Amino acid sequence: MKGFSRVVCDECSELLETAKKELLNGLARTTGYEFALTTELREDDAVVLGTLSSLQIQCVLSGLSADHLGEEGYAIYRVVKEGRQRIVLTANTAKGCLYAVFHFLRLLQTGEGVASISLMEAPKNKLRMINHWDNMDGSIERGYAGRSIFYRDNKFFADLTRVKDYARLLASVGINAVTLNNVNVHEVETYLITDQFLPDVARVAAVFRKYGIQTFLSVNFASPIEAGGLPTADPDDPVVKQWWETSVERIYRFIPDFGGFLVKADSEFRPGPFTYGRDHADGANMLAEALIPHGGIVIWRCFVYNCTQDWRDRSTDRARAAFDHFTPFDGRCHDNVILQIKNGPMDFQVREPVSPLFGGLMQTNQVLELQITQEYTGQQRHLCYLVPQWKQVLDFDLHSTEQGCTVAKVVSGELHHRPLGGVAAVANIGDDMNWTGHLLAQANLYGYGRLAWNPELSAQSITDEWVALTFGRNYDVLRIVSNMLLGSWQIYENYTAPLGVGWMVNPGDHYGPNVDGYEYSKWGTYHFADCKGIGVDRTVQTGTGYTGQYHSPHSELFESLETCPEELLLFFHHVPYTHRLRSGETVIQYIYDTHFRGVEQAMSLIDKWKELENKLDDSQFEHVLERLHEQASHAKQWRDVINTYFYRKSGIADERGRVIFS
Ligand code: GCV
Repeated sequence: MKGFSRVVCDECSELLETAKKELLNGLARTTGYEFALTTELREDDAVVLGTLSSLQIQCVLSGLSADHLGEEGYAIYRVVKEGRQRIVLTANTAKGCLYAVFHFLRLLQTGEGVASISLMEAPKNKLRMINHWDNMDGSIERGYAGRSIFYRDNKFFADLTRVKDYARLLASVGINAVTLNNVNVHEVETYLITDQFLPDVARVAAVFRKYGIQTFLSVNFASPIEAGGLPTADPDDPVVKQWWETSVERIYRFIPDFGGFLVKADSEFRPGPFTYGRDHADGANMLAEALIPHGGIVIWRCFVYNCTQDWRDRSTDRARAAFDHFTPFDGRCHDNVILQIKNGPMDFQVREPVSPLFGGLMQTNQVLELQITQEYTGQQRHLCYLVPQWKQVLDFDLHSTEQGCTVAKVVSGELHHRPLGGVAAVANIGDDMNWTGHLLAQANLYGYGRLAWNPELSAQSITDEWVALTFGRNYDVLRIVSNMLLGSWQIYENYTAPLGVGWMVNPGDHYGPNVDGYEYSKWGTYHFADCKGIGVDRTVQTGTGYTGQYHSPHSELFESLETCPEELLLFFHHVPYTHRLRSGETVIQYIYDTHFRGVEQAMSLIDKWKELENKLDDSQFEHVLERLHEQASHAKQWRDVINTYFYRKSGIADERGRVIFS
């Protein structure tokens, strides 16, 4: 940025004010000197910011064809005219300008040259959302980084400074929507849509709005009863419909750009339309109709299964549930309804196949739901970087119509020409000073935002970006931290639940090894480990028929023991412990050895990190080191609990896990 000392912007709007502030602040921090802000170009080099209708932008750049930039895209160009350099940050809208600013600052901070910069970008996903599972008492369901930044003791914070910092952080990676409360809407949160809390919701929404982020709320399907005093919440009852219409009107009086509702219904004991003999499409459409006049949308979750099924009934399968429930409604939901589908058919396990529901809906808007908070993946005590997992999901070819039908193309709406779509993820932040508990867990939030914007980015490039932005551009730091992050998912899988088995966790908190511990194990299909074998037979031939929910060739590949990807073997098949993997190793031997390997790998993370001593800020270095020690010692616990269990259960391995016969 040699020679530059001025920012020029001749427009004013709430979002452009934010963009200007961020640009000036970011330039000062990266260059070390203050830039002047003027409304007109002068005879010097300048960064010119504004929409395409700005006069100053038109002076520098004319004839730019910007149709495909849409409402959120932007262009960044360097133009040299009459011996003067101008870096132009422009877009159709002020929001696009804000994203241009953040992109430009990222380039400066990662040390990428801007000398010949020329780029245009637009997000692939319309909705790029974060879901908070925050409760108003200040707790966060599955939160591992302190308490809520929004609430304490059933009240909103008066001081929203932290929320503002958070809004900046989210906008800098392109997030444009946020839900403020847990999808499990408890008593008090039911009143968020009433006069009691709407003034506070509006205050928070105003903070997010300045950063181009729309506010949504999770709602309780039984609100008409609990908050409205009606005798029913039947979606077909005119009085119920009227109650929702009035409630929605009230919300929009407080928050004119309110995004809409997120709904968990008839799931894990939450109320829903089933009580009234109605289905999910009836429930979603009723809310959608109330929102249509205001431009709002309904995001309806597909995490619906029978958690009290009898475990002896091996034909009922939780993995089948979302597909079985929702494919019959394809085409029945209004255009302002989006179905939100978890990445896998179960629940954010360390390894699951991609949910077949993405391939089963052609005429319905869809959103992919990911979990940034590490419920089953180490709870931010363990390093488990999930971007490689998410990439696999987004790149998965569903083969629904032809080749190249990736999850990314389905959820963006591109494949089936849907009006709405995108990505949502459960937040991993809290009021801890570093936001995410484990410092390196910040990379998951960053990576999520970057992928939501552009699912085609590679895991490596996102990772390198985050490391450079966080720790600077030292080559050793970049190499070591990137490698640690990129290898960490596999390491975590190795010492916890290899071969796609999943679920071997403590009940309630889901942390720590416990083979039969998961609270719903007594009711459902989880791993079926007995003295003869392990895994769930989900084949069409002999099992639950789940493999039949995929399009060919996946249905056949998963169905056959010969072709099923081994990392998912026990997800799809029940096999004897002596079943031989393609390497020739038995399953029991593999489980045993992989747990040992995982522990060694977890320990080697400590050595790698120690190479960075004196290359990082001391407190950051010590904090991560402490977490890595905890991870290694907990990995040993996983190894010993799991290996001992299977040694006893199978009765065919010696104390070192070696198979005694064969
Ligand atoms: C918010 C899992 C989690 C629950 C979560 C639920 C959901 O079951 O353990 O804490 O509830 O998923 O996604 O609704």
